[in-house]
Amino acid sequence: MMEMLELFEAPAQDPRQRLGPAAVLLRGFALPYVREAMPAIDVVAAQSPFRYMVTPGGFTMSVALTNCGALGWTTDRRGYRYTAVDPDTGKPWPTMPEVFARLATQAAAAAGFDDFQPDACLVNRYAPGARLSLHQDKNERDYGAPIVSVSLGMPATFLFGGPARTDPTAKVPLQHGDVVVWGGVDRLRYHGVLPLKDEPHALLGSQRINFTFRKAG
Ligand code: MD6
Ligand code: FE
Repeated sequence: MMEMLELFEAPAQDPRQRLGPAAVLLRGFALPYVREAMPAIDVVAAQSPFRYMVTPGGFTMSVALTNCGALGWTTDRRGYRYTAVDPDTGKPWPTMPEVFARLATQAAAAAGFDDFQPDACLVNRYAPGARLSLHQDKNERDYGAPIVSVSLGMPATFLFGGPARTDPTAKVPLQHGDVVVWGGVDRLRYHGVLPLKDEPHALLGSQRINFTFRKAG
């Protein structure tokens, strides 16, 4: 019977992949949360819809985004920043769903960061072709807290560089359910996402959703 089961199992793979001294990929960590988290995305997007923001340089992002939690990340011609109010609705960003907060805290703990309590959750939506160019996350007040990044839907290739834009980048494949946690000495590493291929996902179709949790305030 054991042998039978093994025939149908995925090849044994370490669910944890170290990306740096204080950065780790937790493969499949979010899978037990997906059923609860998916409807919560719709609740958030019903209050603060996904939109295409403009960068300070004047480019419209190919990734659509929204936020939940006390603070939301925004960009416009004036710069990148966190706001308590959604500039499109004039209302506070939607409350962070409890399942999101639980996932973020537990993923951080699994990566060695205890008591992570995010006040900001950026929700990114990628369609085929969407990409995120190399950047650092440096709009947060305190670099002491880690960042927890959850991938759902279509696979993506995450680019993980060093502290300088010109440092070489590792290509990290991210699948539905994967979580990346980074902080400490890795907190300011450049990173990005390669243009998405159209490889429809059983649950989400031709899109990728990424949650990025932070302690921003
Ligand atoms: C994304 N993620 O995976 C974009 N930032 O769609 C990020 O920009 C990111 O994954 C900081 C930490 C982890 C991330
Ligand atoms: Fe980022």
